Amino acid sequence: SPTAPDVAEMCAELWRSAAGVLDANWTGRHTVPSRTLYPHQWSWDSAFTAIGLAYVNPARAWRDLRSLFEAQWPDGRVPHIVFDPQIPEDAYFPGPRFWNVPAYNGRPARGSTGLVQPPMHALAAWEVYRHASAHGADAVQQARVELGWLYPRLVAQQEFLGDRRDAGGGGLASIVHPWESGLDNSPAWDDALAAVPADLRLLDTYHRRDLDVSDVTHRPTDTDYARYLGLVENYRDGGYSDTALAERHPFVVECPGFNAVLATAELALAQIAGVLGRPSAARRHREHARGITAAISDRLWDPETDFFHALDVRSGRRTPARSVSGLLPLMLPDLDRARADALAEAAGSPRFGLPAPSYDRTGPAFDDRRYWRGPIWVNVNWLLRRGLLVHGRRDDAERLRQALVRLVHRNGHYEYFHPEDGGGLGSPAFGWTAALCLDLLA
Ligand code: 2M8
Repeated sequence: SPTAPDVAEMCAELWRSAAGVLDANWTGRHTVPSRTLYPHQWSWDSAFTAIGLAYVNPARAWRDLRSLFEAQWPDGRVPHIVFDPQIPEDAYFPGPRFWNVPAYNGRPARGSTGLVQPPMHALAAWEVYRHASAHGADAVQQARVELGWLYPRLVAQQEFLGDRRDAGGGGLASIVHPWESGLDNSPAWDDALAAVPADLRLLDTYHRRDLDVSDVTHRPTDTDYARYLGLVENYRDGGYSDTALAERHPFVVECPGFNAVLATAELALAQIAGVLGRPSAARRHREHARGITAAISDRLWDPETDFFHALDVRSGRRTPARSVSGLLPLMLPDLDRARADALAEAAGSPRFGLPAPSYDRTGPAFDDRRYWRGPIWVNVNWLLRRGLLVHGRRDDAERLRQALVRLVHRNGHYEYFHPEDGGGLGSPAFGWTAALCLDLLA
């Protein structure tokens, strides 16, 4: 077993390489997820990146969050990609022309997509604020200013999700596209997607840029992509409106991970409101978090499997698939003891095991290299570790922390990792892997 100096050297090396990845992915206004595959700004990537930048460059963390929220829509939605005008149209598909979003708030047309991603940003802002004092008085001063600027925007983001996106009427936000979950091709969407037409001809007109730079067996399939594009077209052609979604749109799903992040964001907003001297707003945020937690428990828990499953709002059915997103409600402090125990047990069981793969290792759709259908991702494991800590499972949380640090040190800052041998998959020098390593090492 490694000696203490070995461990210290390993941590120092990993710290340096992680900070180096974040430097290399910085464009001057925002951080890209990776230089090879994702040349624009992604929403939840920026939040995870900020959590790492809190240790090495808080000014840049704030700049990253500001760049994203400067692209917020008037209805409160924070787009899942903010397009960099310097990058050519064909550098990422689907690019700005395909999304064709209108100009708003003085922003140019086609500046972003019209979808969202899990709202990690309130938690990120809180984490950057919390670490400011380590960087001196100016950093503390800046953190207060930035928190004040972000707070109303974060509230608008939550209101969009909690009101306009409550398509099921049960107090949870629905996603209208697998991309909104962040877990793009997870088997959790297979049942709901089966009802979405897959027009493969759509792919004749376009070029899948991702396949130029990644292994085809590691990415979503063409059938997945045909459905993804069809869903964007439908949402786009309805003007990105969220009225009567369940009747008008073929994919409307309540995801346990997305909603667990939504509730966690309310708790972070409660902290932020406290710092900003708004105690009644803080109370309201805590009530919202409790309400979302209760709705997740009522609507997404299956007492037969002792697990949280995504709900297809249109069919009223919960998917049998066990995705890592079903473990994430462990982050919620108001989750009852029995469910929290069941999730912690599932996380350590042969179905998952720590670090957790993105989908049940024993499930019929498990695929050890295809993106969100099996590989290990650092960001969801970071969330899971947070959940273990929230529910007092300190030993499991520490084991998971060490396993993640070893995984990345041995294999590099990859986008995702093979669930058996840990080999790096997807893009190297990946932003959130590096950023969250800094937090795991701190
Ligand atoms: C992946 O999603 C994009 C589409 O948004 C893609 O497949 O091209 C997902 O892993 C998502 O969670 C992530 O935010 C994004 C950028 O890292 O890549």
